[in-house]
Amino acid sequence: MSLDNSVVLKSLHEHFALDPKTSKILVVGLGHTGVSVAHYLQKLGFHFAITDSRDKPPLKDAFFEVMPDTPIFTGGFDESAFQVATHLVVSPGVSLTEKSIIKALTNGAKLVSDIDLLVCSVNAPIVAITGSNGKSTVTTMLGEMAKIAGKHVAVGGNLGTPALDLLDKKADLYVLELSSFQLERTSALNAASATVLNISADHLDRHDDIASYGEIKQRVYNGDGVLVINLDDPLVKEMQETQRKSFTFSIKDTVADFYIDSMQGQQYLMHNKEALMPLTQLPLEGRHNAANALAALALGYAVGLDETLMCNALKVFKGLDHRMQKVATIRGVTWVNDSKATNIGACVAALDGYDTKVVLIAGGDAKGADMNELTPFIKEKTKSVVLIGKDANLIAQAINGCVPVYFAKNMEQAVQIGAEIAIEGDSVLLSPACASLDQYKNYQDRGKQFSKAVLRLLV
Ligand code: UMA
Ligand code: ADP
Repeated sequence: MSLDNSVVLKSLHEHFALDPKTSKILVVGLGHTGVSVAHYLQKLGFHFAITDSRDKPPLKDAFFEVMPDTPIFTGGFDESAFQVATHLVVSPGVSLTEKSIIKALTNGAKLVSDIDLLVCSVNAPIVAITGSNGKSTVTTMLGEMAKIAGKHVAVGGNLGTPALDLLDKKADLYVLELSSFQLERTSALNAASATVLNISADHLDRHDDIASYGEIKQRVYNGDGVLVINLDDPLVKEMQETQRKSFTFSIKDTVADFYIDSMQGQQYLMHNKEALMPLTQLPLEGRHNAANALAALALGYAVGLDETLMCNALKVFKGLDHRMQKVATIRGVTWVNDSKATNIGACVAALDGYDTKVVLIAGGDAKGADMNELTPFIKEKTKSVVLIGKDANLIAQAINGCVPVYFAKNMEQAVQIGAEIAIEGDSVLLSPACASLDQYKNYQDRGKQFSKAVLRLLV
């Protein structure tokens, strides 16, 4: 922990009236967040209980072994636990529209998030990154930049390590990926620099509409830090506040602070008329990754990182698994794993990166999105589409015969169909535009099953 316990307790009291003597905290959700919150609260001497609506939350047994005395209520949300709670720390996977939560908050309980608790526990600057797509890529990029610049940087949040497990006395910079679910329940954030990378339809099964989803994302800018604004996204552009310091970025317009421009036939990443590095030296495919690089440069610059060192990090950044990751070229067909494309915006960005038409494998849980938005891109950029998962029919209806459609009951079959349709020189792209949970453990599992099925084509 960066601050001494006494300072942390003072800050928690000021922000949330939290007091180890009088507060009764209910941790809602026994997932990775819930476990990290429990450890944190125990260290500070708070009274707390945990509830999870699942009968057997996967982490329960392991948790019970370390904290056998903590009251745990599972198999539904226990009303009595909510009634006595003065504070709720609700995990991101639990909707704030749950009846018990609404009732407790109406009766005066305070809502606190794990991100709030982290904010009250550190004195190092926080960089906060949200958006519909590119969060993990930009968060990791910036983490690598900070490391090369000699910082003790802690990187996590929605990506990887839960925020409270990042607490470390040595950390002099925190880089946090934040989801809309985390931002929705956070009120104390005051990031030194922050960005909403982009806004496209996602998680509309949990948020009312794209406007309220955007408003929640905008909370990343709360406080008085530097705003990093994507001028290419109309919804994000509107979030710029004239009275606040901001850096803009754009891959289309050279009026931005960080942008792309051509000089002597070569494209460069630029900052205020200064060429930072040639775009060809960025090892990642796709125009969207140039936008991600500019965003990371702007965020890092805002917290004082050296631009030359940040560019050195970009030059060796290999990207993350399951994002536009080449699996193999087999009999002249290139197979690409973009399993992390869990919404339409990511799939569109993937298709946009191709000059020729691809065979697309898509489908899964559409999370309430309007699949008709995908149709023009499918028409322009695909030869045919192989559909998997729960919402395959929904996508087929949206495609409405503009390209041939095939249905597969699992990934093995989808890859086999892809192999039959594709001819030498083609790419087969898994970029599902949907979440994976209807058929797979997570997007990593879906990506691995794709890669395995592709590699089986070799035997
Ligand atoms: N659940 C219940 N009942 C409960 C508690 C949870 O049914 O009482 C279910 C949730 O609906 C969900 C699952 O259990 O399906 C896990 O929920 P959780 O909030 O306990 O999850 P954690 O293990 O704490 O992980 C969360 C984030 N998960 C979600 O937002 C769903 C993780 O992001 C994040 O890495 C972790 O905190 C640490 O910060 C994952 C994610 O999918 C990767 N995020 C979404 C995304 O990226 O699109 C937002
Ligand atoms: P997130 O953490 O927001 O889900 P990732 O970096 O994991 O973002 O990328 C998720 C998906 O979005 C991948 O399919 C990736 O290729 C695509 N993607 C990455 N950056 C962008 C961007 N700036 N705009 C659109 N799509 C993007």
